Amino acid sequence: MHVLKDRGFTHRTPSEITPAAVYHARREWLARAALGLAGTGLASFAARDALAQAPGKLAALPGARSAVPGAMVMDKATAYADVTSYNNFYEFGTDKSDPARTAGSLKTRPWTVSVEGEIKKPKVYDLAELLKLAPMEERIYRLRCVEGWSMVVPWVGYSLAELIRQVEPTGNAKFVQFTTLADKTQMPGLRGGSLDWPYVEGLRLDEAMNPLALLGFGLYGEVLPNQNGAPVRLVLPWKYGFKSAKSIVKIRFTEKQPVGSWERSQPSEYGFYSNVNPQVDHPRWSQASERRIGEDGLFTKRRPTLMFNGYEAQVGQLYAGMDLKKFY
Ligand SMILES: Nc1nc2c(c(=O)[nH]1)N[C@H]1C(S)=C(S)[C@@H](COP(=O)(O)O)O[C@H]1N2
Ligand SMILES: [Mo]
Repeated sequence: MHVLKDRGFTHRTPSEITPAAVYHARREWLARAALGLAGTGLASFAARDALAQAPGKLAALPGARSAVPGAMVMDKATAYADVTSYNNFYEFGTDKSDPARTAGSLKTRPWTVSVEGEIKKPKVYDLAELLKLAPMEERIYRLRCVEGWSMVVPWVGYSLAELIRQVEPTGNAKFVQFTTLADKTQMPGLRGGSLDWPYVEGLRLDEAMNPLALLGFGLYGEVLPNQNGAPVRLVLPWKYGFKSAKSIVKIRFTEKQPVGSWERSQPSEYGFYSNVNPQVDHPRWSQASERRIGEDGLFTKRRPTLMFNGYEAQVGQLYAGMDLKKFY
């Protein structure tokens, strides 16, 4: 097994936790189980390792290792159990443990995403069409929540730009607005007045076209668990987590800058851009450092938060010349 030495920790290279490896390991396990050999040991360490990463609860969704610059961070991936049990998804409750407990009621099939507004080819996409619109890639991104914690997740999906190119934005399209599902019969959190529903987020068109902006369908080589935004969500690794809208049902191209749910609820605290920036504090707390989920020990130090969450080389030019204190 190839290992990397990084600040004293040994961990696997990203190539070793590919969905394909997970998929093949599970196939092998199932085959051995059928032969009555389960528990007698797997054929290879690699297979055993892959099994430990993804529990195989959900349908496999393999993706090829991404070639997009910056798409494969070398940080140790956060454990699947943590990624899927410590969630913000207010439609399913405001406690971190609520979504894993209550999102079982989310019905992800049938599912459509209406793509509309300032585009030449408006279309209601069925989930099956979206799943085959472009090749699936695995991308290992840092996710930094505005609350001061972070994770590292192996996502599966493709660049949002693939979809945007297909619908052909008009010259009037300057922004993209994302609307997520709001259904009281499936989402117990809608009864609480925590936010205005549906959950809405927005990007400038050039931000949305950046290859790092991911339309996500899976994680750890499987389809997204409901609590992580099944069946389709955004993943914007250089922005605070709340910009990465879950369970998207509508994508609208507009001339005017959209107002997101968090911006609407508390405009002095949450801006349209919400780029990760250790130099611009939240009015009620510092953004200079973060707690990496799964690393919490009595003596674990908080990590310094990086400009644009460490993706400055890929996205910095989008904000050249802008006063980032003003456009927070
Ligand atoms: N629809 C919807 N999307 C959402 C949220 C939400 O409450 N509703 N929470 C956001 C926040 S604050 C974060 S940090 C991320 C968390 O994603 P994860 O649970 O997959 O880590 O989802 C974002 N997307
Ligand atoms: Mo967040």
